[in-house]
Amino acid sequence: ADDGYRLWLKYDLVRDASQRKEYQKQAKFITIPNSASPILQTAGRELQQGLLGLLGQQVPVLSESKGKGGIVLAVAANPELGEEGYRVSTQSGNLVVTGATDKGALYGAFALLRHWQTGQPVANVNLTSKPRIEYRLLNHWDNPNGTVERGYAGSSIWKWQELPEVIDPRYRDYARANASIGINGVVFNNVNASARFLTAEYLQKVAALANVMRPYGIRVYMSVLWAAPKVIGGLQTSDPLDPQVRRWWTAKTDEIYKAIPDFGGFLVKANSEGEPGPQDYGRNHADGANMLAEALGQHDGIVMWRAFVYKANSNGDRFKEAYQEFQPLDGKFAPKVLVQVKNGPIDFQAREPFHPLFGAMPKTPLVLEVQLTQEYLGFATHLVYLAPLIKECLESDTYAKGPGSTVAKVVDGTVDQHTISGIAGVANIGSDRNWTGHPVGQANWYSYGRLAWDHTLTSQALAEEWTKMTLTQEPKAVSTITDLLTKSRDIYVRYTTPLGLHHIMGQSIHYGPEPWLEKSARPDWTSIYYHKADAVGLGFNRTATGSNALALYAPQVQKQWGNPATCPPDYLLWFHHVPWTQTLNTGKTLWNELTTRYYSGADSVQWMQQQWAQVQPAIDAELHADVAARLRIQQREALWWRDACVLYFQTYSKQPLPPTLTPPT
Ligand code: GCW
Repeated sequence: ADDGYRLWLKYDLVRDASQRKEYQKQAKFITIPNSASPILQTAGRELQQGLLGLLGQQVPVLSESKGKGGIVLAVAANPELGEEGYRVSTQSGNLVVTGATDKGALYGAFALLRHWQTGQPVANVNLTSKPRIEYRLLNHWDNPNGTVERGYAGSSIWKWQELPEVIDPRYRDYARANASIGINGVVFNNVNASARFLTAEYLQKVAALANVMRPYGIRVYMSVLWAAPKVIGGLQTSDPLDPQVRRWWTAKTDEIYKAIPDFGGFLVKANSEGEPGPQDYGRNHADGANMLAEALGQHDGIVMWRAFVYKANSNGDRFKEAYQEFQPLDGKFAPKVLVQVKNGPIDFQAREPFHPLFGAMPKTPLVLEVQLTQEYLGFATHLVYLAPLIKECLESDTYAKGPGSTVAKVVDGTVDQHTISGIAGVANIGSDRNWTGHPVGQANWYSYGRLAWDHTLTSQALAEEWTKMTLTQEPKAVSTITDLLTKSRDIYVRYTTPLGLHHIMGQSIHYGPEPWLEKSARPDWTSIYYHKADAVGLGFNRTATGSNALALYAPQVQKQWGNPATCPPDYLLWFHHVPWTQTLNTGKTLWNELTTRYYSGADSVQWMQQQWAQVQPAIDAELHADVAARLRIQQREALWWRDACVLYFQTYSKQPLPPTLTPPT
């Protein structure tokens, strides 16, 4: 039985014997030069291990090619490939995997394995690729006590109390999985950071993990608590302009680099949700970020400063807060600073318009932060494939420099010619045997890494790739599962928050419906009260007659979204308070469209169950049963969402369900 531990690196024997033979003919040996760096050695080992599975034979690793029919790993300067790109091609009878650096060769080795794993032909192979984004990170929200904030796959995989002595073999498996999809940086600890990670004791632990990551081309970064100089440094203040504070951070940074010479840098959540920050001293985010950049000095490290901020007592529209605090600071950040922005303006909802900061800070490289752990998307219980969500954001047009200035091009630096670029995924990884709790959560980790490397890949192609590597190669099953995955996020949106509804989930837990939470205990929410249902209609008026958050976008975006007739229905209630009886551009009244979406969304979960049932013969029995069981919960909870929301909103709309829908029994 498949317990899911091997993720997409399963390397099951190639079933088709003639195909296997073809591969074998081209895999008589693997060559890596004598002087191979640790990363290049990793590439050789990974190839050998993968081929052992795929071909059922041990391929020898040599230091020189023995004629034809082998795989040659090589490093050769090639400006076209950049730092991390690769080329895989046939040259004089050998398959040559070339990187401009050893990292490139490692990624090339994984690309070749993927090629064969998904059953592609040997002949005329020509794979050339380089990443579009430089810093491709996973952010863990893991705490020193082993809990994971918003984690639904068990506890943290980092065993801080055992480190640095005990090196759990799982750390290496984690590194392999990340390297195989191109992730080159990780932050082990929560952005709600404990100062403890900066102590000498913990630096040794982090350094031990960094040693495991290094041969896989992965650098380690750290979330830092702004108040660390006070909390662990014995200082009276953490004011970024205080000379003592500055000296403390410089010394601490030097100490980190002594323990971890290739340390990647800092991630900071400051003055957000109660975390300390430079504003505690009347300074701004740039003062704080630049101080850390200065502490990094000559070291090769960066600062990723998060823009996820809102005030507990603000009575404005939270949608606008990050923009209001950060946009005026554009041009004020030091060169090593990137500002990390969530995909949407509120908080990882099932569907959000793109964050208005994208395109609005041309002088600052912006890191796109997406969430792989399904905080608002059904935890590890609901099957929701996230690549479509990530792509929707990446492909949104900011119009910052005219049409085609997509979020993807802002983030990869092409719109404003930035030399550094970054993307971060909040990890969905935990100590569960299968890493992600829901087996399909693996597809979210996988597709995130692949999109971070190349955001032009389609969610459909990635779903197919992952399915073939992880679940089955049976063609009918592959297409059924690919279709199921690709539609799953839209289905989730329909039965939870259709038409641009947002933030109506259970308070604190963020699970299940709670649209009646209008008289919240939280002062920052009562003023916001996101769905704004009343006798007239539904939705948050963010046009000029409302909060005017729409004004934060480029005129072309404002024009489209500002008019309910041209606003895509999927974003409608994000920006408009729409009368219940108004006919939408879908042809239905708001009430009928809303209820139809809730009902068809819930019905679609049954469709998902049927699709999954069909692929049973092609899937490992244990894994199949696991997903089927989770789908049963999802089906029950889709009805819960549907009925809770429809019945609640009905108390305002005072309208019956359209006759085509069956009322809840
Ligand atoms: O989505 C919210 C979560 C918090 C999280 C915060 C953030 C790490 O509910 O748990 O804290 O976002 O992104 O900082």
